[in-house]
Amino acid sequence: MNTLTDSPGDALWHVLGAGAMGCLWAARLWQHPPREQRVTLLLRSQQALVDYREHGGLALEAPVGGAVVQVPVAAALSSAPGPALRNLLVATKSQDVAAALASVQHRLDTDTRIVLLQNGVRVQREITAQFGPNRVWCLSTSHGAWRRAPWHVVHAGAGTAWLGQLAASDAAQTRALLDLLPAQAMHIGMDAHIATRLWQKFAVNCAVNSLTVVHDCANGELLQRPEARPTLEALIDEIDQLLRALPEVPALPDLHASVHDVLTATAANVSSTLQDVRAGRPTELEHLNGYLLSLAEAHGLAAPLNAQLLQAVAQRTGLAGR
Ligand code: KPL
Repeated sequence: MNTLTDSPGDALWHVLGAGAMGCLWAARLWQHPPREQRVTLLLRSQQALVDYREHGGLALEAPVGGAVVQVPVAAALSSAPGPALRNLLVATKSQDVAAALASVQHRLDTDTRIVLLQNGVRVQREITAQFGPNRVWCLSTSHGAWRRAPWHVVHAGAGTAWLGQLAASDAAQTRALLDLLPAQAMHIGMDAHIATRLWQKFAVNCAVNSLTVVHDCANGELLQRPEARPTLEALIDEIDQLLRALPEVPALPDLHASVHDVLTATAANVSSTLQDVRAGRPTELEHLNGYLLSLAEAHGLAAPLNAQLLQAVAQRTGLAGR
């Protein structure tokens, strides 16, 4: 039997999004016992499917020069017909979530559990509102991944992940879902206050990601470079004040300390946004500083530094600003 072929109805998990994160999670889900035929990677095009099968599945490289293992996750076209999906992990970039979910619309029913893996909080709020608070979970993760070659993913930084619901708090349901996830391998815990965690990460990403593009530097250099540091601190102040003024945002831990901790812990990392810019891919900034700016405008609040940064990134990448 071709183990890379989806056997409809069998898969416990389907993964949408075949970037580094999607491949990493698909591989880790496949490794979670009991294995095989329980995870299917949903691909957008026939060409990608052929290419994937020719490669013979995923190659997963463990952190810190670790071994490479072959992981024969099944794959199928997202548009193909099939029974209702049981558990769907959405691992696309934020800006692609709506289209990705639309591509599997015909396989979603009221029992399908949707797990979102994106940065930010906008998609999580929108999809929770669209599908209902009991059907959507958020995974907030600090795991790092990048692709060494097509279908070869490196699990770059072993981090943690937190699972919770944005607008519901059914601990038993979340526990049941956690049992189906590779909790040990991916250090996943349950978080009854996932909203706070998502907003905090959103705030950190707003302070870090666009600035690394403007200065074209690794995360830690934002603390070291004299031309970057004052903007970083002023930006943190602006984000902090905005988030305190927005009624939908819960109380967050000290933002200066959070940003400094992340920059120190990930000093050598190239932010996901700078990686996107260097690879000529669209960035998630509309879901980070862009979303913050929209929320500020909706509440009549000024956000001049965030606006300037978006402009500066747009100039750098040659894309239209807002
Ligand atoms: O989440 C990140 C990202 O790059 O998107 C940070 C925290 C900035 C680490 O690189």
